[in-house]
Amino acid sequence: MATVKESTARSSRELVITAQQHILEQQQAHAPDAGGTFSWLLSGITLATKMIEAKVRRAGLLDVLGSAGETNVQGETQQKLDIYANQALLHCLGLRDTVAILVSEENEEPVTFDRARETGKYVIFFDPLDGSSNIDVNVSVGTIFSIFRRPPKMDGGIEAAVLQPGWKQVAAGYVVYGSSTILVYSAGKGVFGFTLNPDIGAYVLSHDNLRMPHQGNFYSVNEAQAHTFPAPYREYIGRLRSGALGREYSSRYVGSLVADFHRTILKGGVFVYPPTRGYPRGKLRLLYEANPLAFIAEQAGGMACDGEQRILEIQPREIHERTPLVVGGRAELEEFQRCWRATQ
Ligand code: P6P
Repeated sequence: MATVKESTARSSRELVITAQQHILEQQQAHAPDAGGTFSWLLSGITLATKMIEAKVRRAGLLDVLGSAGETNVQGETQQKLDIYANQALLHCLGLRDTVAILVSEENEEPVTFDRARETGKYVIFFDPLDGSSNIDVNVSVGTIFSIFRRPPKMDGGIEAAVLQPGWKQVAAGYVVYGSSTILVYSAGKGVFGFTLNPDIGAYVLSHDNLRMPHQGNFYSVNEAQAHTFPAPYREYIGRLRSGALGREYSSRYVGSLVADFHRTILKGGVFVYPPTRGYPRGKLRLLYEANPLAFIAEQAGGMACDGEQRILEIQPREIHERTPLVVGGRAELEEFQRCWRATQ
């Protein structure tokens, strides 16, 4: 016979599982020796995203719309919210003494912290506010993050710590600031989604053990560039359009990576950013966009490649390098691989 305390605890747990609770339970189950450092680290990310969300929600009311007049390392005009989001993540994560190195889309060089080897265990990459050019027109934007362990010896210095292939990630996630604010993350044991409940200021479990549909009905690509795509991509898009995969596809393209990826992981289908005339190596960045999304896609049963290889097997050469990205359900990715082989 359960005591009142136990039954209350059980009923409240059935009602609300917060991201912090879930991460701790995941950690106790899969990495008991982590001693809570990992969940403390993730709490820095969730705190920063709540600060960002508060600004994004009120973008039209605060003096945060529009550009800051600066350009970032990519030569892209920085939006005021880009700068705020970057500062929020640098601040919240910099306070976690388990962080050794931070790499941000907005910073040319890695930010390092002078921490003892046994304390500073993690290297974190992030795109603080992806799709920020869409803020002024009220389109969803997102934060993307990727977490690695710092190599034990660090004999290769900073470079060896930041230029690790994606399969070495220990966790990755994103937050999509859309009609609701949703955190999706994986620590290597499945994918979980949490919706921010503004009434209690907590991320609450809303998508338990997310799985990418084997095949969907949407393909997502900027068709205005289609005439500049390499042959395998032109062939592939043509086959999706012609019903060659046994069903009619619709085109959906928000132009905000996190929004397009979030739809793809929930509804299935494929997102494609190929090499184009403007971006011969693709526009998206490997370390803080493609790698984390590829990790999550694979954890949900999907696939992600750069054309010729698995995204997670790419050996990075520099921290802001770009990559083509094809990510989605197994049916769509296997068809892409057929088109790739047929046109080589
Ligand atoms: P295009 C936003 O600027 C972004 O980096 C991604 O969020 C998005 O997927 C992509 O660029 C859109 O690029 O060339 O289609 O406008």
